[in-house]
Amino acid sequence: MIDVHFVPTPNGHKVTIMLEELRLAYRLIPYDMLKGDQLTPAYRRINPNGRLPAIVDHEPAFGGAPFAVFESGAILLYLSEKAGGAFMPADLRRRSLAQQWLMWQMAGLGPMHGQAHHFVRYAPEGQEYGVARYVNEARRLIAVLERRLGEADFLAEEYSIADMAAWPWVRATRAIAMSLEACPNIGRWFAAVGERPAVMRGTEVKNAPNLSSLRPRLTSEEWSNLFGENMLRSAES
Ligand SMILES: N[C@@H](CCC(=O)N[C@@H](CS)C(=O)NCC(=O)O)C(=O)O
Repeated sequence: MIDVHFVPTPNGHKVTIMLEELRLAYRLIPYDMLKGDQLTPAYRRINPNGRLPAIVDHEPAFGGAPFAVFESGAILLYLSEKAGGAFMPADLRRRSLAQQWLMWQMAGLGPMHGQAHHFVRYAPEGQEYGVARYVNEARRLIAVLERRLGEADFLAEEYSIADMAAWPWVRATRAIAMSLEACPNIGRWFAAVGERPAVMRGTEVKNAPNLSSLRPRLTSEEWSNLFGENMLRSAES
């Protein structure tokens, strides 16, 4: 059994998609980020970075105590290896491609789109510089993805964990009102991945976030838990 410390965000959905693809038994442990569920010392023992998601594998292949894994990309790699290399190409060339696009997602698409979400949806009005900086970068990364998917059906030519990592972030572009109409290659890939039963199960059941609310209103306590003093106090204590 695998525990998934979970929020229904793109990073959370990467993990539930992979677990559904592998048909591994898992238990969702939902967190309310606004309430600050993730800020406890107990959670930091599972994820030293204090962010979501994380998993705890109660039956690691190497035996011994339950094993915790944090960072969604590392979780995808761990689950792939646990399942004998599933959803990682067998040949070295394609495997390297999958690793490259996974790193690109983890270091580029995820963090930059995350900042775009922050500035478009959560930052106080009047932050034009931050909005322009991150929306431009988010658009640049979408252009990179569009070009890549014009060369190959999937990021590593065959469906892999790299697609599972990127797909939920592309899905979330709705929340920042980014149009993908001029991206036919992304459109084809997005539909092909989204039609996979495991992707549907991994994203539907788990309280998909309400993407219709472009600017959620946070109380000062919720703001502090996500972006302010409470968050800092938890990390520094
Ligand atoms: N690089 C990390 C990012 C994790 C991350 O930022 N998670 C967000 C939710 S998607 C989070 O925990 N936010 C709560 C907080 O900032 O306290 C990963 O891919 O796992």
